[in-house]
Formats: sequence, structure tokens, C-alpha cells
Amino acid sequence: MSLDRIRLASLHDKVCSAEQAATFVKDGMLVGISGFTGAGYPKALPTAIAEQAKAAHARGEKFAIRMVTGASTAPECDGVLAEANAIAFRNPFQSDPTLRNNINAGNTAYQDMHLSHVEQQIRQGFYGDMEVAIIEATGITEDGKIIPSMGIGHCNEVLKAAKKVIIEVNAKQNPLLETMHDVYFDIGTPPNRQPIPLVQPSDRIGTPYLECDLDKIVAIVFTDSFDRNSKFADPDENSKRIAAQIIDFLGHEVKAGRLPKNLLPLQSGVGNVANAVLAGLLDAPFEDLTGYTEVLQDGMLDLIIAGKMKSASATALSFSPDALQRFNDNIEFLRDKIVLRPMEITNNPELIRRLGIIGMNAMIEADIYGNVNSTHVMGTKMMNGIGGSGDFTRNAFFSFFVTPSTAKGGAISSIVPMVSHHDHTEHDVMFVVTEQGMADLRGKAPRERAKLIIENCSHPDYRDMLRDYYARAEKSGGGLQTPHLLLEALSWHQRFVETGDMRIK
Ligand code: 0RQ
Repeated sequence: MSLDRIRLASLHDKVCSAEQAATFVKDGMLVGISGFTGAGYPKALPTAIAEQAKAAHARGEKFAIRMVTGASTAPECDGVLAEANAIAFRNPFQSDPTLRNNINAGNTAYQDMHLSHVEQQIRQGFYGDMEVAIIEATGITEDGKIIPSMGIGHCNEVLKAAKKVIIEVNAKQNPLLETMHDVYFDIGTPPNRQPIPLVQPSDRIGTPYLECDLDKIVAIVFTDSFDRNSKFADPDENSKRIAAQIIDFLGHEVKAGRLPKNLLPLQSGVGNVANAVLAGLLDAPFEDLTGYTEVLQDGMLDLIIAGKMKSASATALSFSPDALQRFNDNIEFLRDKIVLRPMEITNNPELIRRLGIIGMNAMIEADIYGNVNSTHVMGTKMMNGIGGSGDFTRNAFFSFFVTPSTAKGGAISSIVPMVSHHDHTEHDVMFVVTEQGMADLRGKAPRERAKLIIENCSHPDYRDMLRDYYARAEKSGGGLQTPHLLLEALSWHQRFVETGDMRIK
């Protein structure tokens, strides 16, 4: 790559190979790494660090870093480091299969946390001194400001916190990304914190660039590869049915006067159902939609290109290869419609509550009272993490949780007597939606909720089992606020662990 993307000439002598840059990273260091849901992560340094780790292990030495990202990264980042057993500690969110195995085997300590808390905990020093930040950038300006790439996440905070900074300048990131970002630097510290001056998702309240003390930049590495860009599967029947119900329901809420005609800013979690809802909105009778979400994916991009959504705010752009092409083809049109912000702003509870977000997130399971488990399979094994789902759900105007009613070919019911791990409580969850139907939990007491969730959302293979559990819990003589048979409640999960099928008694 030419040096054009580093417009400040005095930084040119920092350019080096990934292998040279990786030598700044040593065993035990706390390393802040850019990346959010497969976007904007470093493409070369992780492999070079993994090679160092493997060489150290071969010599019988320890080598593992403590790693703080924005959210999940990709096989070239989390994957290679996990393969090399080079991650001792990780937060705040991941979705890599090898890293997941390391976490569940107890080899990597994992702090699964609300994304809105990450930057505050870095500032407060809970992880110790941050030795190195590794940040992917689109380029560097004449005055040494960093042009972020496809995501911001926690970059502004790690650039402040780290003693040394390594920048990967990626030639594959479109130079026209410059000025799409809006970095609001200082949310202040209580008791002197001021309101964040953002009243519309499209507002720009900061500057387009990331900043750091130039003396901290110890290395700049050129890369030339796309983000993870995994292809989305076409929505399956279940996703389409879930999406259709949500879209119908939103229309109903407009008629009832509880939502404006153009709805409220949409937040959508990642995955198949989320994309199916957004794809469904392309043909739905809503115009001038807005988005306020953490990850902007194919569905939202297509709504903007189609003129159905007028603006969207996110912290990262995570597209399939086709959608990336559409993004790059339309980037001039999109530049003033998409704003990328630090995750402390996109996931800020105060803003989410004030803007009145419609939050839609996927889950692993819900119980008959509306408590939700988003993270732990059978209560013990980490899947990905809570990510931003808690930030949005707890503070949203409407909070939807979606899932197919069964998993693993029908051997698991996603509606259970009691969730095996709590991420979102009955107090935060307003709507549970499966392909079977929807439970609107607003204004309902626990026993009313149980009937709705069992009748509307559970799979017919499990409905009688759930009815039976609930009826016996009600008759048991225990408390009638939230009837349970405690020892039996989690036996469904135990049965799956023992027999591989929740239906087998
Ligand atoms: O596992 O692939 O091994 O079969 O969970 O399930 O149905 O493919 O759904 O990809 O949407 O993931 C909650 C994990 C859903 C995700 C979760 C198994 C199932 C499969 C995936 P296999 P699906 P999805 C914004 C919001 C938390 C973070 C979040 C998630 C795998 O949405 O991580 O919301 N959410 N962030 O077989 C056992 C069950 C199961 C089950 C599904 N009841 N029991 N296994 N699975 N249900 C983004 C960010 O925060 C960055």
C-alpha cells in the first residue's frame, strides 16, 4: 500500500510489519483491541501475536494476553488467538467457536457484561493498566487524527487508556467512510455528568475522528482484507413467521395510538430473525423509519437504500459480502444517513429510554413468566454473551424477545418452567414471540403471563407438559404470586443433559 492513507508524514517512519509490531505485546498484558460484531477488528496483528504465543509455548513459557474488545471479532482475531491458547481473559462479548470452547473448558476467564459498562470500567481501572491498544483505521489525517473503519466500539476509550498504540490501516476500508463517524468524547463523571445532547438518531454531537497522543503510536501496519462478512442464510419459515407477527403488531400499535406512524427508532439484535423483521419492513406500510442500534446489518442498509428508513445510528457496520458491495456502491448517498458512534453512546441507557427505542433481540429460552436467558445453554455453557441486549431491553419503549419455540431438532423447548440462567427479568421483557405466536406481557401479572406464554408461544409438543407443570405448581400450596415447583422447575434442563431430549421422562 502507498503511504497516501497516512496523511501526516511524520508518522511514516512508524510503518512496520505485523511481526515487528507484535513484539510490543507481551505475556500477561492488557490489550485493547478494536472490533465489533465482525467489523473493524485488526486483521494482521492477532495472527502475529498468536505466532509469538505458540513460539513461547513451544519453549515452555507462558504467553496469554488479557483482551478487551468492543464486541465479537472474527476467526482472524478471536479465532487465531484462541487456537493458540493466547487469551487468558476476555470481555465483553464474543461469538467465536474456539474461544467459546476455551471459555467453557475454563481456560479463558470471560467477563460477560453490558456493553454500555465497558468504557466506564476501563476508565475506572478495573482491568489494570492497559499496555497496548490495537486499532483498525481507514487512515490518518494531516493532523494525526485517526479515521475509524467500519466500527468504533470502545476505540476512543482504549486510545485514551493505552500506553502504546498500534494502528492497522486497512486499504479495503472505503476512504469515503471519513466523516461518517461521530465521536462524542466525554460523557463526564457523576455527580457532574451533563445530559448527552442527542435528540434524534441522526444528530451529530462530536467529531468525525478518533484521537490519541501521537507519541503513543509505536507502530503502523498496512493490511488489505475485508471484514469477516459472513453471508446471511435466507430467512427460514420460523423467522418469517416471527417477523410477520412483529410487523403486524407494530401496525396494530400505530392504530391504537401507542406508536407514531413512522414507528420509533428500531434496534435489532444480530441474526436471522432480526434480519427477517427488517426485510419484512421493506414491504410494510411504514415510511420515514429511523434506526438506533449497535450493529447495522444488511436489513437496515436495504431499508435506507430503498428510502424506507431516513437515518440510522450504530457503532458498527456488519454486512454480508453482497450488502458490503451495495454499501460501497451507494456510499455517497448513505454518508449523511448513517452515523457511527462509540458504544457508550449507542448503548447508553439514558438515550435509549429518552429516544423510545423498539428493541428486538433473540434469546436462548424464556420461562413461563417472561424471564429470559440469552447467554447460557443449560444454565452453564456460555454461548456468546449478553452484548447490548440488556442495555436495550431494560430501557426500550418496546422490548421484544424472539426465538423458534424449539431448538436442536425439537429436543429442547425454548419455553421452559424456569430459565436456567437469568439475563433479562420479567420486569424488562414486554413481548415474547415464537413462530407459534406472541405473548404481550404488558399490564399482566405473573399468573396471567404464564397462561399467555404457554398457550401462545410454546410448541405443541411441549404445551401439555407446560400446562401440567403450571397447574401442579398452582395447586402445590406454595406461593401464588409466581407458582413454582422448585425442584422440578429445572429438571427439564437436567433431562436434556442426561437423555438428549427434554420430552423423555
Ligand atoms: O446452536 O448452532 O450449535 O445449533 O443456540 O441459535 O437459533 O441459530 O439463533 O444465532 O439468533 O442466536 C440468543 C445465542 C441466538 C444470540 C442467541 C442454540 C442453537 C444454536 C444459536 P447450534 P439460533 P441466533 C445485539 C444483541 C445475546 C446477545 C444479543 C445471542 C445457537 O442472539 O447471542 O442479543 N444473543 N446481542 O441450537 C440450547 C436452547 C437454544 C439453544 C438456541 N433453548 N437451548 N441451545 N440454541 N436455543 C448484538 C450485540 O450485542 C453485539
